[in-house]
Amino acid sequence: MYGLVNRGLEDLIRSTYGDATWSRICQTRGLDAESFSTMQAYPDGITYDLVGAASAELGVPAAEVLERFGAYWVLYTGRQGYGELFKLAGRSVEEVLGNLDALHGRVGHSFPAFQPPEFTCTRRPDGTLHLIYRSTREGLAPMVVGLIRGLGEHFQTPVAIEHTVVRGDGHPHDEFVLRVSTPQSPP
Ligand code: 1MF
Repeated sequence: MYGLVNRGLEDLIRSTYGDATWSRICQTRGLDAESFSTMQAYPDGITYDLVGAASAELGVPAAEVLERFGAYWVLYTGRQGYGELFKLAGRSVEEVLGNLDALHGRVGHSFPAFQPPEFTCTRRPDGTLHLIYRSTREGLAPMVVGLIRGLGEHFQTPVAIEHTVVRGDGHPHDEFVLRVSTPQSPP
């Protein structure tokens, strides 16, 4: 994945737990704490390694590290110059989820190493959203949960997330059902 991802993780850990924690996390895996450049592609193994090391260092499950990172990613990329992309992608959780493939298209256009996931979001008759997440990478569904939570926070609309289909065991991808609470408009 592009270095922006590793840098985002770094930013989350440094700002929450301090520089020393990040240095220890990198040290345990023999990684140089200063080395990630945002526009360079790195092997996915480095990112998985960092998440594993953070999990061990902080004593929280890797899935929770990924979920927190997902929520942080929305904030982080907004600050890193991708805020305009989010604005173009929509003004609600539903709109942005529906436009993520287009957003990724704008980012990754001419970068062969960019392997964005695919999202299909449809509204069901009962008002819930059905989200299909297809990725070339395994094990990142908890990050998607965080990403959805992060979008909810961004738009100040809490989202209840149900992971209805888990990838593996004959399922090629993950599915979620989302309940987005629409903010009450004043009378
Ligand atoms: O292949 C990649 O390097 C890659 C990196 C990050 C692909 C996708 C993403 C973003 N995605 C990460 C988790 C899923 C990974 C997977 O399943 O394979 C999060 C997608 C997402 C979901 C909900 C809400 C917002 C989301 O992301 C918005 C976004 C997506 C990508 C970027 C920024 C915001 C981005 C921008 C520049 C990047 C990398 C990612 O780095 C580049 C790329 C090309 C040239 C220069 C720098």
